[in-house]
Amino acid sequence: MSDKQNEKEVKGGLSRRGFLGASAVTGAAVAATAFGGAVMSRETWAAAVKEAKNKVHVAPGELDEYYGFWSGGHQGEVRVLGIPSMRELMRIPVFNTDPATGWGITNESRSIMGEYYPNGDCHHPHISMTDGRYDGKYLFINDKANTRVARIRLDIMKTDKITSIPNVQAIHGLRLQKVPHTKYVFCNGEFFIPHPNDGSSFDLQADNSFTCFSAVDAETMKVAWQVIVDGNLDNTDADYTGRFAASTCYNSERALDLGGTMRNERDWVVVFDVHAIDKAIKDKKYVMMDGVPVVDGRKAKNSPFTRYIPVPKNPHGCNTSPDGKYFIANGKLSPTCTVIAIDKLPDLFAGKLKDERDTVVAEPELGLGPLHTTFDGRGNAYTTLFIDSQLCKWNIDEAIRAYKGEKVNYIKQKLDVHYQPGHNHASLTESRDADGKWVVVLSKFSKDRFLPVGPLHPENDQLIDISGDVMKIVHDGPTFAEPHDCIMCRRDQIKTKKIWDRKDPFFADTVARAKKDGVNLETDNKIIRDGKKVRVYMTSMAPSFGITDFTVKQGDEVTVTITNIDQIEDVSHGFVMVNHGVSMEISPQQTSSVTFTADKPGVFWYYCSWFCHALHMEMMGRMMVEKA
Ligand code: CUK
Ligand code: CUA
Ligand code: CA
Repeated sequence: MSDKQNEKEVKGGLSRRGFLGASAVTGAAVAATAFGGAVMSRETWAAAVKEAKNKVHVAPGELDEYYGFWSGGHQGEVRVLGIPSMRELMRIPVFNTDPATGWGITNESRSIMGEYYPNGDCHHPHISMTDGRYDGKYLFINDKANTRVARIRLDIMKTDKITSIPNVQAIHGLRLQKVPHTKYVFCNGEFFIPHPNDGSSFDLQADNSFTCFSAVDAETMKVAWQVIVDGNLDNTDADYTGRFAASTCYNSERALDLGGTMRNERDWVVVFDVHAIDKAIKDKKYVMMDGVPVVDGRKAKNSPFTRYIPVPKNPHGCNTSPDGKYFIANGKLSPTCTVIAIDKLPDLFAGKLKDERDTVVAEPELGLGPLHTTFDGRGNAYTTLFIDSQLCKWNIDEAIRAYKGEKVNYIKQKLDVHYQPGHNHASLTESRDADGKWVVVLSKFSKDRFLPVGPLHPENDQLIDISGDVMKIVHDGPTFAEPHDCIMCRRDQIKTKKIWDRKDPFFADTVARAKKDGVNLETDNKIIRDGKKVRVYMTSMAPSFGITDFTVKQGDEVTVTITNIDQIEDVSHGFVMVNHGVSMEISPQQTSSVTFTADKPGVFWYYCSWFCHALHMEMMGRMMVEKA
């Protein structure tokens, strides 16, 4: 955005291209009031924008301050960005197939993926924590499309576990236990289904139709327990005591149609008492469903595990403030956010409060379509307004005072964003270390911000400097399908390996198989025939493969296992078998393997697909397939 445009926006001008003019007027009016009429001078504003731009500029060769992990939406992957440059550093395939690395093609990846689906739908990436601080060990992400949860090891930036969640459909909200450490990954099952869902009943209003809140053990990646809930589950977050998690529900109506989901003026935030659930599991007070211990947390059952706090209307985001004091539910169809005091929850569960609403300490009116809230660690919250296409900065303490009846304007600024923002995310915001430097706003529509690329437009991720009193947009970043959410941490919080460790569990199964075949992967180039199965073991070192030709029979099942014995950082090799749909990465000290059928007689070349050496083109070999 030009400085001029930025300047106009903070003054509340109608500078945005495209539609939403009317709501911009409303937003602008509020913004002007929020500044108390004290609009910055043109010079002050220009200087502030210049300063922000200098800060965002990461010169060639310089490193970013933060890692950002972006959900790749229905592309099914995770992307790694540098912040503030917004440069894309890497893509981590998760639920998708990736020809560059062989994810979904190699034996190592297929054994992690389990039951194979060609797609996934990632929304919520979250970094594991110890005592409320990112520990840089794992990143977890949901797959709404096929009801799965994945774990990425951040030392190698590869997916190492994928778990299918039983008894529910479509994992949407996902957050981690923050304290004492990430023992559980909390997962919201969005859609209610009959139990059993075997075609014997399609009655979704019956008592045996429900969805569940799931806790996945972060180390084993097994489902530790599930809680049956009323309504449905949208987003979730956990507290800083380790006892509570909270989820929004937009369908308290149990409706099956759009109109029905909007009938109630209030839906709810359902609060889970993790300690009470853990105790019931320990005391064996549960039923087993599809191998998982399940407790009943439905409202009508007067459950000790849950409380249902009414909040307006079809709430979406659920966010814990980094001081650990509040759960904030974002109203979506209500122009409000609901602030729930976490220190009142023990009394709520103990039956000491008259009403669930007694936990609500503020309900600020922010604008149209509040979806998600993020925090600067200085007491301010930043809420995306989907319909208004704005980011609203507001002060939590002041909103609480206003709720008590004091006349105080808690709205600090409304900034136009482009356009229709979903999630936003401030640096380190989900941890005690929230540092209030950057906010990323993930806008769903880019409209006219970029060169046109046909009917399908990119999304637009905007970087906003929040270090001062005034928010400033400093960068537009077009992205592809569709980052719902992202997370940022300091670069010192992530420690990556530069080359593979030969003992890495990622390829331990393959190492064990080689051992059974009497093959030393680091030195041997060997072909083992086992009936119609042929196992080809070879090393790779720039610029050659250890085996440059081998012969098999038509119909043989061929497994090629390659160990890259290069020790030099960044010298990755690839292996592509022409006309066989075979492609994989073998990075320094890594072992990768792929199995395919040699179903066509003839000569087939294989080659290295990662440019590794001046003689990279010459790094090749041939498979001869004899007619059956
Ligand atoms: S999200 Cu999943 S529908 Cu607002 Cu967390 Cu986009
Ligand atoms: Cu090895 Cu290119
Ligand atoms: Ca509703």
